[in-house]
Amino acid sequence: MAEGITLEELQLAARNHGLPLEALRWDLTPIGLHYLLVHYDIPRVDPEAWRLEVGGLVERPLSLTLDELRERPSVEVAVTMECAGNGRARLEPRPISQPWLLEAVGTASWRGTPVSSLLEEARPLDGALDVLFTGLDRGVEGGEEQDYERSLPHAELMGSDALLAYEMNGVPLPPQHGAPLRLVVPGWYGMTSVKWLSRIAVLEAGFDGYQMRQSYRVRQEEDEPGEPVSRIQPRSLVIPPGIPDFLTRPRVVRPGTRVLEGRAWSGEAEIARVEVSTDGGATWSAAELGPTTLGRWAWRSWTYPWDAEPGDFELCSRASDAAGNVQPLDPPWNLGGYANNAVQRVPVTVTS
Ligand SMILES: Nc1nc2c(c(=O)[nH]1)N[C@H]1C(S)=C(S)[C@@H](COP(=O)(O)O)O[C@H]1N2
Ligand SMILES: [Mo]
Repeated sequence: MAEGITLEELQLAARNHGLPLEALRWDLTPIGLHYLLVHYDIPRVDPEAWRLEVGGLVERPLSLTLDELRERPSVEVAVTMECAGNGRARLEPRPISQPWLLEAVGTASWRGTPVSSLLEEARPLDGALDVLFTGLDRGVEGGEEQDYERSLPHAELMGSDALLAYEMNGVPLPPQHGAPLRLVVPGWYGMTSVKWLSRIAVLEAGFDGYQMRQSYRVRQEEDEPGEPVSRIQPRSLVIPPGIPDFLTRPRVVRPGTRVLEGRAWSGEAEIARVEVSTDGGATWSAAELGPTTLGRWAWRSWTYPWDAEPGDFELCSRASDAAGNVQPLDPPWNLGGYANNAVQRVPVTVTS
């Protein structure tokens, strides 16, 4: 599987770390264990000099300090964020980019001010169609020099729980997660949640910059437009039970009743069902879903008591959401390696 991993992929993998799967045990991921994805460099931002500009097709352009944003109405929401490239390294042929296996996910409690109320304050003019979010980080991608920037339809934002976050798990945003301010769009793959936010611009036409037009499209061929990547597809992960082998990572478990635990989430609709297989997906049994206390936008815990008898097993879990989306057994291939939500497989040896 890892055959042919290049030094360039390793260089990305060493900068952009994933969630160690045992950290699925925490409802809210401790900050240093949350996955990290940075396209270019982490900018060092002086929070005193920093301003958020809100402009474009608005009646009242705004320029706000961090304190002014903090004085606005605030909300705190637990959000499970996942990179659209999660699962990419399991595709064949492997799309060359950050080589995630399964671990590009985390859940944090984000505090900030709702995007919709800030936009209302700026009074978008008739014809407002798209809203562009620009970060302070700059790089070259696909031969184009660019600021990291992405847009969302104005109508989508006004009806959403999207927020401009200045706190993560109760502390000011750390540099790597977008200090001093980032966008958080619950339910959408991570690329939408622009970090190191500096500017919001209301546009009368759809923005078609690199990260909208070229990147983050589901397509089979370079010359087809494809479909934009948007909401998080359902996924479930099992916390690997027992103890790992250091190098190869398969699990060693003692016989007896072992309660398997995991998390499941979907940006499309609520989680409706999680099933577990101990024979590589041949047969499935229902897991029990945990409480919904973290709210609609965060992962849900599940448990499954497993009567572990000596032998070799392959554990899998599979999530279904209320919209009828189910995780596939085999990964759907696309050029960029996006939204691969195929079921996880955990090899386990139960000792005698
Ligand atoms: N400005 C900026 N915002 C960004 C990115 C970036 O490189 N620059 N990466 C995006 C991607 S691809 C993901 S998956 C998430 C990752 O957020 P995290 O590092 O806080 O987990 O941030 C998004 N926002
Ligand atoms: Mo991402």
